[in-house]
Amino acid sequence: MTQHQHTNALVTGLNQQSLAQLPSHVDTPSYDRSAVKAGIVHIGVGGFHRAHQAVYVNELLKTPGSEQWGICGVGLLEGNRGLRDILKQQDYLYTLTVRHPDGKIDNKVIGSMIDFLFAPEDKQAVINKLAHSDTKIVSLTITEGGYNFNPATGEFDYSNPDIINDINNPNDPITAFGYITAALKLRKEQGLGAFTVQSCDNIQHNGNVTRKMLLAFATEQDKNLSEWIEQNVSFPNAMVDRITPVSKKSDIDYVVDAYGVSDEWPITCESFTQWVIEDTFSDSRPNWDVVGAQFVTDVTPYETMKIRLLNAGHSVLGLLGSIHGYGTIDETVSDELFATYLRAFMDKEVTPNLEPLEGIDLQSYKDTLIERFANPNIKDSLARICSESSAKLPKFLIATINENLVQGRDVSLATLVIATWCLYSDKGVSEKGEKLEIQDAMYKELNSYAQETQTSPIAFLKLTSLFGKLEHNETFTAEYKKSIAALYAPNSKIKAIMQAVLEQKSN
Ligand code: CS2
Repeated sequence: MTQHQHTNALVTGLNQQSLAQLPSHVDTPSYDRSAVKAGIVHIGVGGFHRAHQAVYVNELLKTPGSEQWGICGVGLLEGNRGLRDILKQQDYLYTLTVRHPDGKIDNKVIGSMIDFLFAPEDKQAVINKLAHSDTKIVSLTITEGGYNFNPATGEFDYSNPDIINDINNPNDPITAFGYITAALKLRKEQGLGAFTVQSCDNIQHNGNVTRKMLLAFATEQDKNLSEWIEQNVSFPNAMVDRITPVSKKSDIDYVVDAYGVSDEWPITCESFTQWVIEDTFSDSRPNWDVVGAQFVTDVTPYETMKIRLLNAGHSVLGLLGSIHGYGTIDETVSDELFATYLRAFMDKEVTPNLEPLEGIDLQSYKDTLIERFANPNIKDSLARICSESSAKLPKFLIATINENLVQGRDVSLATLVIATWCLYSDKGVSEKGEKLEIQDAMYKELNSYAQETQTSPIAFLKLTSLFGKLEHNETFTAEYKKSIAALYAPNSKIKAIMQAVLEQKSN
């Protein structure tokens, strides 16, 4: 997300005082914010957190007796300085514009965040906050890449320089693992109980993964502490869902018009929201079920369904649509061929691997997904969807391919997406010749492996940290080479290739 500037210096800024002057159609925090304490410390205050967990907490705070569940945000990255400045100036308030598919708009101000700590400026303050007795939950949205595992093996990556720093310098951390471990050490020494570590990222078994990574990290630092963590800290798995595009200048302008105040970093999101959480907390927890979240004993089938259909579906549209030259998800899915391709991918390549889920009709879940993607009021950029694909695709898409291969099922629709990812990483332009905005921590490697494709068609698959053993699977490589040949043919057109794959699939 980029930082925005005040659009209109004459308009009052959003803050606690200006809340009173907002028009009556704006839903403002009706609770006494000065009485709210931070029971939750959240690391990674991106748009998604502000459209999801912080909104559930905002609704909860409207119910009496929940004032211990406010949020203190934490920014670990130097790039979070601007966010801190904006939130501070706005008394940690921000606007949330909820855009329904039919054009209806809900205007809200969210008040659940009551403080924000910018870690690079005062590391000890963050450690102390995490270790504070009020803190019952440390929640995370640090992106798929933030968990520091090798995507192909799922094992902790000890070679990351920030992790090496944190293992050797327990009092001078950089990563979330470093901070959490330092705080848990303090809590253990002071006889305070452990907090819950709650991941809100799109990772299958996000709690189990967080636990495995934190223990791998902590063991390197302090074996006793690691054992204490293992026995005391719980890591509930959860499925999280709400489409939240990157904020744009037009969102800032909209707020001035609709709210009559200015918000330098407003959030816009879709109306759909879902949060399914395993009820295994180390200490007390908010009654999020009162405000729409669902507590279950096993979140696995919900996660698989969401990650394999929604997130993978996004990537299918994102990569194919980028090569075609589309800019947003709604634009891409309103092209009938893309919608058909997406639906065929969901029905034929994903659904056969999904377990039936009580209370969920998969057909209507998929219909709703397509409606959500088509929401014309959410201009979700393909650049956002394709960003960090190296951290997303192994779990979103490659897992499906691997399972289908084991079952002897056809993988042609997903394979074209992988081959398209190669072309995307190699050339970085749409077929209309427009330069694509690519953001990926592994971009250099992706680009250099992809560039070998002309001489060796499966060169991209040699990136084994992403593709594992796929380069040795002949069924897969035969399909992959077909896709590569079609994509790299002179004047190739992605739509014609998609059409051909679809036709072959239905025969
Ligand atoms: C998207 C998600 O880029 C992506 O990975 O698929 O950010 C998606 O919008 C959210 O998971 C929706 O809940």
